[in-house]
Amino acid sequence: PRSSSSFYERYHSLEDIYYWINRTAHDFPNTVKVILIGSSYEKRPLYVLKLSMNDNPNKKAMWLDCGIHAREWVSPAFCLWFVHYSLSFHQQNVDITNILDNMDVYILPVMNPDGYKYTWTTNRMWRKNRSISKSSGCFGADLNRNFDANWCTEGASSNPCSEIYCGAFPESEPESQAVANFLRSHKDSIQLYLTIHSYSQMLLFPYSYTLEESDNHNDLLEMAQEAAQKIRRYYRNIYRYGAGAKTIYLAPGGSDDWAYNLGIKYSFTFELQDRGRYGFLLPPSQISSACNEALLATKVIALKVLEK
Ligand code: ING
Ligand code: ZN
Repeated sequence: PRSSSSFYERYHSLEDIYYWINRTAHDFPNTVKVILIGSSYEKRPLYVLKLSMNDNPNKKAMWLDCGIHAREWVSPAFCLWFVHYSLSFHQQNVDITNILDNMDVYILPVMNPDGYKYTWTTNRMWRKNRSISKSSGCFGADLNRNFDANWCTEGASSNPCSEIYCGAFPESEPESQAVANFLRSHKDSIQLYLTIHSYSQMLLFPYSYTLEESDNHNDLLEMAQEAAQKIRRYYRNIYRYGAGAKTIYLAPGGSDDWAYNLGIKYSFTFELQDRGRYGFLLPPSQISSACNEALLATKVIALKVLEK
């Protein structure tokens, strides 16, 4: 398919993304591996790409997931953008070179494939996964309320018909369980956890489940502030930043809080463009600026982690 915009400046169907994952691994056999970490409720595979530019022993690692919420289409677009940028500009751009030479990167482009598929076929505004609750007849749990971090307290709902349904128990959903299992088994190497949402332009960090400050709050605040400042200077766009609960709302069971409590002390949720004009329906013409801003923030934060 040819158009004036590149592949990475368009949104892609789930089938296209699966094809892209396969082709990317095939085209970069020395640096990209595909890892199957589990499958979704409807039995779709959950593939993680591992970028590893060398086999230095004891290398650090970072995790990046996208598409936890189905309707936030710019999020999977960012994971693809990040992989493409990494493979294109390693040895060209000093920052990404420094990051990739010293860190492996695990990327899950679509954490919620069933929901993503559903937004392409049936309901563009779907948020949750697609598991059925037999008692209510309603579909879907909010995967970002399903992690074991003050699970299902204020800011989540135990009603299966709610948009913020926490699920039947922590990690009840195969998608959140697959991610949690992978992170548990790699927690000694992974030092940075990043999860991508939209919209509202915010750089958030723990905690979202409580108003209390995390142990390294000032560290996280400084990193988010520097990232937001760079975005403002380079792209003239405003991102708010801060601990989740204080910056937006109380939200228990989120993946970043869970990863933080697992021991991944640098844990962030990015909310990409825009601030509400288009909301979840961000036009394809804005993918590049949204992704470049998120890429800059990712670089700033990853470089800071390498200094620690
Ligand atoms: N926002 C997030 C949500 O799940 C969030 C905010 C961040 C909650 C971190 C919990 C932890 O509500 C969107 N847009 O989904
Ligand atoms: Zn979201």
